[in-house]
Amino acid sequence: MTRDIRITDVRITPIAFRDGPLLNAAGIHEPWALRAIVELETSDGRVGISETYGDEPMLRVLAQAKELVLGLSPFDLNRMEERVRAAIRPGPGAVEFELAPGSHTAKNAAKVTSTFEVAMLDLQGQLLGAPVVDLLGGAVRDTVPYSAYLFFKYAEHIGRPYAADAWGEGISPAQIVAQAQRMIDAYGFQSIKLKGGVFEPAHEIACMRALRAAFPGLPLRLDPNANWSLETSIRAAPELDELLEYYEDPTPGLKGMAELARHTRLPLATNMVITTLDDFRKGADTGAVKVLLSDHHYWGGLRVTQTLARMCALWDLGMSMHSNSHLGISLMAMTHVAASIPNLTYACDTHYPWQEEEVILGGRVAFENGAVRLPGTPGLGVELDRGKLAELHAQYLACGVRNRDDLAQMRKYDAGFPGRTPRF
Ligand code: GKR
Ligand code: MG
Repeated sequence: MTRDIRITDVRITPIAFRDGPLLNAAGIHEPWALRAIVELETSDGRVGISETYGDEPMLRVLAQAKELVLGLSPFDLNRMEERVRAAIRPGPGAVEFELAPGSHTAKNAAKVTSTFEVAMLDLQGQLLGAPVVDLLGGAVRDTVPYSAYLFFKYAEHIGRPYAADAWGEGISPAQIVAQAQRMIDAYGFQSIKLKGGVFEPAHEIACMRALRAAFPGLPLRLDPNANWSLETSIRAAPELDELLEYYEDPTPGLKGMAELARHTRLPLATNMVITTLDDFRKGADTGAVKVLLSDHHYWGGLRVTQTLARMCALWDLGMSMHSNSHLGISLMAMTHVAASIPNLTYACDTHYPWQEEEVILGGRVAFENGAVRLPGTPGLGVELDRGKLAELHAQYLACGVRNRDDLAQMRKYDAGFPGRTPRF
């Protein structure tokens, strides 16, 4: 009987993979990005998989949470969540990285719930012969569109830990247009996001203008990650009015975003000022945000993301999806949940083009016209490549990075780099 099948083992493997010298409001990406691969094994020998954050505080809570899922049926999602909420607390050893809401240890219980939920849904799908999207109520679209996620970047990492990537430098408007062209040629993306908050706003606006001229039909987004003051964001708004689909987190805080909203016609989007259900309760009526970027990794899973979508519909907010550096297991979880949400109408963010390595069998996930097609196979539709897992784990052991620190990395290039925000 399917109901008798139990989770008998939990394996957590931290991995590191190459990541580009990508610039952002905090500094620059380190040469290695961290993730954790979680496997839940059942009494009948199946393995459900999940991908999540790989920083030290997260590895600690995952290790602590292991026993909470042992003995449960893969169908016991509510009991799992109840146990996690009772046992997993914020901290210690917080690595609060403002740009990446997934690093907040206040979200520990949501992050662990999400990690287990994805692997348990993968198991449920295998047991029932159904793709995860079917367990979420079925697909409203067969393919999920993603956006071309552009970054200002250097040609290579300081100290050259490995050969430079093929993207080259991305600083001038012409280089940013070339980066977009390359990404669109390779993946077929039909909307574009530029990670801003790096250079003077005038330069970033010039890049947006160059993108508009080069890709007249494609929706554009700019995300300064709260590195522009309220005054700067208000001043820039009329220049961006005709250019952007949405203006993502230009300025810090709910109050700042609400004030900015009174000065612009542009819809404001966020993955910084509303990142929990409690924030939603406090923030949804302030008019600060018109588009919410979901992320199942820190909101608490695929089913909570569906709840969030209902709330967005009720509050008349648009919905998009946020991303950090990730591999194919996360991409497939994002794809299954996005395919199940009617009002997730904006192309989702993904860092995937910046990653060259993979941990799934068959290598990198394919894109068609900028979208990922839902697999018809059971569960998430992807399996672990154990050879690659071992390789990426060995990279983790050797690389020395244990927590993401874009500011410390930037200070290796420029010792006087200011840490304060907003910088402009
Ligand atoms: O990886 O540099 C990055 C991004 O800036 C990331 O940290 C953000 O969380 O992509 C994210 C965003 O949309 O704010
Ligand atoms: Mg953002």
